[in-house]
Amino acid sequence: MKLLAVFLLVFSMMALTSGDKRIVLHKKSFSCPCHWSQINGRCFIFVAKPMTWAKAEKNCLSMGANLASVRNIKEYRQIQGLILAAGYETRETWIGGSDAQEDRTWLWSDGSALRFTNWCPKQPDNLTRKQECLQMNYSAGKCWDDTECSAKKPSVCVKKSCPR
Ligand SMILES: [Ca+2]
Ligand SMILES: [Ca+2]
Repeated sequence: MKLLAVFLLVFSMMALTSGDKRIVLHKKSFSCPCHWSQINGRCFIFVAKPMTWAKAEKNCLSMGANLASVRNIKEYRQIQGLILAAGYETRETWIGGSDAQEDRTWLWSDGSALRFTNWCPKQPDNLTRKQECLQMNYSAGKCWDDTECSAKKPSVCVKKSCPR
């Protein structure tokens, strides 16, 4: 009887393992919720309503998201494309960068490492010594600037795409 029990245990473990493999195979296709756009394997949405940086982050959180982090220039151009497609041209827009915890130490609110940057010339300048939030589409270059977090601007949220 003992042997049978061991055999059954091993057999059920094998069944579990093969079940897991099937799940892994299906993970190759991803999807975003309605009205979210898939860019580089993540889901983005443009929020037109002007809000402070913190209110914009809170709004993203309410949708299971964070203010957008940006990984490379191609992703940045695609995020600019989202704003353009929404009819907001190259409007200044909040994304998830902030140095509120420590001046000149920039972090993304989604917890990912801030490696790629696209600062405008002479930015971030921490003008008036209280510029702690990252706006995109700044100046003629439509690049990044640090500005006062209390300013009300549209925003872009990001969240992970889900297995279909
Ligand atoms: Ca600063
Ligand atoms: Ca600035």
